[in-house]
Amino acid sequence: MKIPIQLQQQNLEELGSRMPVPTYNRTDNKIGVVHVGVGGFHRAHQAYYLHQLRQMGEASEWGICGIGLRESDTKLRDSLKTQDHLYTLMVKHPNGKIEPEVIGSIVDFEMGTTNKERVISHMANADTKIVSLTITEGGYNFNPTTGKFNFDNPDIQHELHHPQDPITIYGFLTAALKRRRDAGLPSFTILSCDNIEHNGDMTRKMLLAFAKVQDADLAKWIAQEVCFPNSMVDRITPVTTKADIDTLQNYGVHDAWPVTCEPFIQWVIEDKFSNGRPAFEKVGVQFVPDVGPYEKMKLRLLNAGHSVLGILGAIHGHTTINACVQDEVFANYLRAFLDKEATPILGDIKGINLENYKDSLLERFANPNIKDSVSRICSESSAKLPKFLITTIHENLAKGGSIKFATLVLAAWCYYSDKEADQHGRPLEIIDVLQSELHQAAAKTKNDPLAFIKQENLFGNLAKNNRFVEVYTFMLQELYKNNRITKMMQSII
Ligand code: CS2
Repeated sequence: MKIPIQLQQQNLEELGSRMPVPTYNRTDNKIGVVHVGVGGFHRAHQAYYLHQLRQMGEASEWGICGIGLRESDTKLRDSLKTQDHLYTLMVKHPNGKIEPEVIGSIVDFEMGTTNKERVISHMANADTKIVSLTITEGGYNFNPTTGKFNFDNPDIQHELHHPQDPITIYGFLTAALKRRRDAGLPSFTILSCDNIEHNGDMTRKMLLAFAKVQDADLAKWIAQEVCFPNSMVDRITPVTTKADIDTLQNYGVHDAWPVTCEPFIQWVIEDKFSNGRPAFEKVGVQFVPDVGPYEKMKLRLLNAGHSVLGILGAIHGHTTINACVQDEVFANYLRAFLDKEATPILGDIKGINLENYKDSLLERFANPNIKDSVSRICSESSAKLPKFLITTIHENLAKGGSIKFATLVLAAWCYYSDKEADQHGRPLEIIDVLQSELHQAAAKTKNDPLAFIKQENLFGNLAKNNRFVEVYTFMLQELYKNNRITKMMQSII
């Protein structure tokens, strides 16, 4: 066994005999991208695309500075700092093969909690041409039912009245954009990489709502100058485990926080940038005039499919997504949901064969080497389900389509939130910013079967729709009668 080498710039040459490492100069490049929300996904996706470009000898002016806006990002900042911002990406193939590669495209990291001025000045720097975001579906501060900006958030109130002391993404963006405008610099592009339909349009709408109240002149400048391309992003990126860190030691590198992912990767972007962009097309990124159909396809099939497996799987006692799809009942249920409820609302998508896309989803979910946890999928369901699944129920209700496959997921979500346990009584944690609201609403189910669904911020007017209410209450009763979830799934298929 090789003695593991500490991942650091000065050790790259030695490491190069063990795995691919960056061959480009990382010390004198410019920061062209400031990225907010550096989780596993960003490191497996955008940072990887830029790394590939750099390996081709391109894009030296497109170094990435990562930004953390939450206290909890400090741990990653510290880990990356001791490794000169290098990290290992471990691509895990279904046949068990692991391909580790050291990624070097991130060159700096700042915390918005403690170093606000450094964050603003990075964004406002003339070299910065793109500010990209993976701040999660819940990070955009809007009401999923009304689509309106949430001005009740105390952090938002604070930064509206103290523009020099930003806290959320909106405060940082306006502070930096104001500085650019005042200095006569062109705006940067704001590139959302989160799983939200029309993610760019939505970011624009939210930022303008905020800016109009904070500084109306600035809002006008933003409306004219800033481009917000919509984009569809895709790569399954599980949570890094201790076992991954240990496995990597066997490959001869010590990395405090590597990232694992599947081989599949996709990025479809609208080609509207305020101030230039890297030649991403050279590494397989697709540029299209309208990303809408691709986004909708991905969110309503892949992400919704994940949630269907995750929530039903959790209640049953499965702990990974691959265990779910290896279970025939779950695989059949998922396919039936995709075919009968999600596909009918998608329409034709130019250049895409939806049957092949769905086949490939099932294959990707079945990758036994990925071990994507059901708990990751269920986490923050209150931000995910309205966009991935509940909207599909609304659309099917409007056109008389099937709703039963998705409705069982909502009944199971209520059960999960109420019992905080699976059907065998084993504890299930609710990892969600709305944890206590979800639990409290679900706990009223015994007296009012619709209590959970009456949360209008999540479900809109579903509790007032007779057809939905009938299907939902029947399923809920069956579930609470201790009917096994798999038995119910079989009877629905
Ligand atoms: C998942 C996504 O968070 C979730 O529930 O569906 O993280 C999914 O793995 C990615 O969007 C894949 O591109």
